[in-house]
Amino acid sequence: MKSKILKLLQNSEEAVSGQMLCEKLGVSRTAVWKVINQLKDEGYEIEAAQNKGYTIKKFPDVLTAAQIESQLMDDDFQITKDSIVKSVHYYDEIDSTNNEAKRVAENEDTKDGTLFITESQTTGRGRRGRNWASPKGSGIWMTLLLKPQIPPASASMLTIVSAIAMVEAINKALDEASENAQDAVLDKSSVCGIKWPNDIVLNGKKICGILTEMSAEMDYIHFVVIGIGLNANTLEFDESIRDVASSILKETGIKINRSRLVALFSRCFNGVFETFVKSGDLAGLKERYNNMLLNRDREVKAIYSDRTVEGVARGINDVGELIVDTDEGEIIIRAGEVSVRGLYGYV
Ligand code: BTX
Repeated sequence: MKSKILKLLQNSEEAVSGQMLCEKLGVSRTAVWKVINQLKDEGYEIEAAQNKGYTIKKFPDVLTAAQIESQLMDDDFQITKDSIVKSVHYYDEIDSTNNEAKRVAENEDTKDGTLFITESQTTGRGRRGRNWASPKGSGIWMTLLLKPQIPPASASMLTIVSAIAMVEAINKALDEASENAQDAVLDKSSVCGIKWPNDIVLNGKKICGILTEMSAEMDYIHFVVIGIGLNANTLEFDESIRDVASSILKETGIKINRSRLVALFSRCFNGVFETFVKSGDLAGLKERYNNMLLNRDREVKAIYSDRTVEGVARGINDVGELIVDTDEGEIIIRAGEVSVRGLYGYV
């Protein structure tokens, strides 16, 4: 009921009467009053004017299930069809949302499109056992659980699908924020793009990472978990990552409304995912991805365990491998095998 009340209050420019809330939701005045008090406790500034009703004066920057779901609902309080996220599990703190998504999916009948999201992770994970810093209150640490009808071999492409959707969502959020801002705060030279395969980079610094894992048999996927860590409003980074890591706020001066960005991501992902599922590969998406690829047409070095190859990155092929032109001709680089760097820096 909390998400429905939020939906009604945030969509209305005028005060919403308690009577109207009771009628629309078929609940008692006491039930409405209880939820309003819970929302106040969570940091919503709600004005209650006699004979008029409730108005939200200020929204806190929270990632609760009600706050996110209320932004994905239609007027009948159903999550809209154009949203990949169908329900949200929120935690104040958790070890890792990928771990939690896997635990829940293994023990319960979990729906396709469940989102696990938290304010902080105690042991956030990057790829190949690396650490992912996930401090409280400033980032988006979330995992989308999907049960896609695709062959297990295609699941790794979902990381690229997610990266495209996230860049589109970030750009939309920045556009909305600069439209709403009194002063034009957004420096349009800020470039958000992708460093192959799936680091999201803003002004040359990593702001987002994606970790996709799956539970599958040879020919059947039980579920896929797509973990996304986005430094939205983080200002302080540990010395060990300070040179490579940054946040949207740090790079643009824009404080991101995190739940809004999650809702935008959910819609962007849905569109990109549909295109992916139609062809079963990235044929319909590679142009979009390559336009976001920051190392496109730039000199890169591919670092294998036993050698380094230099060349010019041209973009991805239909399955997400990177095409690099070298003196010895075109080579194809698969994610996971190598690390790709710019000749003169991280990108
Ligand atoms: P990755 O292996 O590409 O990146 C990990 C590397 O990035 C680290 O070794 C470190 O150098 C650097 N790093 C660590 N924390 C940060 C940070 N906050 N911002 C920028 N750079 C950082 C990328 O792995 C995949 C990350 C997925 C994180 C999500 S969060 C929700 C979900 N739960 C979970 O445990 N992981 C995923």
